[in-house]
Amino acid sequence: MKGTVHYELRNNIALMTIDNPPVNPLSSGVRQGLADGFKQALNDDQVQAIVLTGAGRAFIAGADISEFGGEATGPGLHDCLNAMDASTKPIIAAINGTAFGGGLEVALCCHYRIAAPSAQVGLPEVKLGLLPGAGGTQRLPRLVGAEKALNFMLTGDGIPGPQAKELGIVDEVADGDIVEAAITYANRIIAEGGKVRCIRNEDTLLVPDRDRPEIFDNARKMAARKMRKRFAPEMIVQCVEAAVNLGDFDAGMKVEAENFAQCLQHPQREALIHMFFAEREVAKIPDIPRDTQTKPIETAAVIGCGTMGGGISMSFLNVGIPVTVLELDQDALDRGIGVIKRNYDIQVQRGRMSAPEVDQRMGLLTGTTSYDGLANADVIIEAVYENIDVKVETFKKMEAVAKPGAILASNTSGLDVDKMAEATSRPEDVIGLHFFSPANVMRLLEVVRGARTSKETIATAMQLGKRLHKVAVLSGNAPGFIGNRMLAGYTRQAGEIILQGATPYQVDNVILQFGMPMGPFQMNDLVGLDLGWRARKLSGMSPEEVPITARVADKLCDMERFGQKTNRGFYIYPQGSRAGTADPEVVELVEQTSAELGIVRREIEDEEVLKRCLYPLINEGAKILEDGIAIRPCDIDIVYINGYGFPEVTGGPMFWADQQGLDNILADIRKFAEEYGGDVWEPAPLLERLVAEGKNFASLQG
Ligand code: 3H9
Repeated sequence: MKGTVHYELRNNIALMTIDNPPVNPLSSGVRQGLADGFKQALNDDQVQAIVLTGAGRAFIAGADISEFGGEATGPGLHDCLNAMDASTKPIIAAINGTAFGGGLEVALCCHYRIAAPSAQVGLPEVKLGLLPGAGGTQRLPRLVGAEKALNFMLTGDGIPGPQAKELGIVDEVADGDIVEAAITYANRIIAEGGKVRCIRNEDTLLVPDRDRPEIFDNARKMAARKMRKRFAPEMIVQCVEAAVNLGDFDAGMKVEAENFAQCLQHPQREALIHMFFAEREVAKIPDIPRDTQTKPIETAAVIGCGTMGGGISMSFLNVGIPVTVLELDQDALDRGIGVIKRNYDIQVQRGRMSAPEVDQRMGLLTGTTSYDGLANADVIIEAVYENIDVKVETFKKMEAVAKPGAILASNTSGLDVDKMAEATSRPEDVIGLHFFSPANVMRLLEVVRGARTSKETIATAMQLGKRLHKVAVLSGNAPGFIGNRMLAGYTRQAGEIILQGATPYQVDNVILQFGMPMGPFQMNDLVGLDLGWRARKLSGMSPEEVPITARVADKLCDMERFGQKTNRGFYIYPQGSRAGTADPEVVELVEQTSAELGIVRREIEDEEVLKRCLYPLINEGAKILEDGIAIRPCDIDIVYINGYGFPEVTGGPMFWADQQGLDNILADIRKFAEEYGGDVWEPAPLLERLVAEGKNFASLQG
């Protein structure tokens, strides 16, 4: 059995300490310990009150997520909660650290709650495709009202002790030794008569909510907007409706149990829990032990203050790391710093940041037009034009001024990191740090390991990612790394499908329905169609040499339709709007292009569109795994979800592929190879091997 609960007597108080490192989830041993401890305390006449706390940094991190989907052993959590409900002796939660999910629900079942100021409380179940299933949906509305409870459970975000007090979740916030504070509190309760206070019996806040159905309408609207296609939010809303309208605690608990079971069986739950563990798994690099020495990062420098450089600088400023930003002339520098300031000001206007906070962040930013200004930085990241010769030159200049041991990083999205390393005399310090645009918002950081990058540099970069609140995934050094290499086939297929009969709007719609935030053509419009068009023109490519999948985009550019920036691209964007409308002229242009290429158009089913867009991701993903560019399938899942908008509820392309059945996918890939040919449909040997052996990608996780 995993975990335990220590029991000790402190005079007339029983102190129970949950011990299941590192974060005390409610594993079988903990549930057993709770059941035994409450029994002992309730049967011991000397005990007048019980204090419950956690060992180490957490109170209780919730149910043990690794137990979901498996056979449960030991007492159920509800048995423990029932014992607590039946207690005639006051139970006080001493919330020393994180109290999440089932952990907070245990605290809500206590009669009183005291929290350390740094303790975080939250009901994050929704993020795992679940709902608070240990009475949280019934107790919290009774404690703080339905509206606040819904908001708390639907966002799933944790809040610190003082905010929890303000919301009414905890009774007191205590500095210093939280257990001592709880014991003092318990003695006061005992002195006042030892009254127990069960939230289950309260309904003062619920009664008025019965006349406010708009609470639930608003919650549903918020969930539809912010958690598109999620199953759990509606289940949560129904539970709170039951709490408010049924009026009877046990009847509400029945609804909670039914809805929890539905969530538990839902594929989204499995996918989201896969994501939870995957996020932690990607930090583990097999040949780099956890205790590998890292370099201190106190200061950073960024070369280039365009969109990427500015966003990267903001990522550092946001976590309090001073940044020096370099531009080649004063005008460009002023412009770049001006954009950073404007972006922060927008945050103030939206109420997400205060003006003093902006001043504090801007105070950490220094501009320079000379490489000498970078000499003190612990890490220098170049974000210059994406061209290998330009990058190599930049690395030469960087190394000439960088202090010994400084990390020299490239924000390249797919160029050869080793070529840049070779331009320096310290390849062990060179690494790729591929941020995604907007860099201050997007969570993904692809860390690219060169042939001679030192373990110390890699460990530092991975740790830096975490410090910047990003999820860092290690990639090998090969063109396009993990993400952009996979994307190539997806984009090309979209371009081919429209020439064969679909419209760009059908393709985008299929991808939107799948759950991505935008389709490939909406993405093209956002990025700007002119980027590829200009590059092709600069390279002197003749119109006949332009790949057929880029022909429509190039024709649009010839008409000065560059995408959102010109209010026209594949879509028409009414002035100032980011929502495009379909344009029959574009459909005509596509049809005309098909005719010019001699392609007979036909109706293409949505199902084929989806498979032809997504299967190249999976096929290429398998090749990337085989080449050792990605360590594990889950690394690819994390890259695609956090960098490319793949829907989180699918668990990422590789997890999703397992759920579709690799044999089905391979059969379709072979069919497409026959029909359409091309490298993209050449089955990955790894995929063929897994299918032949009856295995899936998960079997490679180790
Ligand atoms: C629930 O409670 C359902 C109930 O309503 C109903 C029940 C009937 N279980 O994140 P870290 C592991 S649903 C198992 O790196 P941090 C984690 O995998 C649950 N394992 O640390 C990692 O392992 P490893 C609702 C867990 O300090 C290690 O602990 N609760 C659990 O950055 C350290 O984790 C949640 O959703 C768990 N519950 O952050 C809370 N939690 O070292 C989920 C962690 O082998 N947890 N582990 O990779 C968290 O949000 C963060 O882990 C926490 C600590 C904030 C607690």
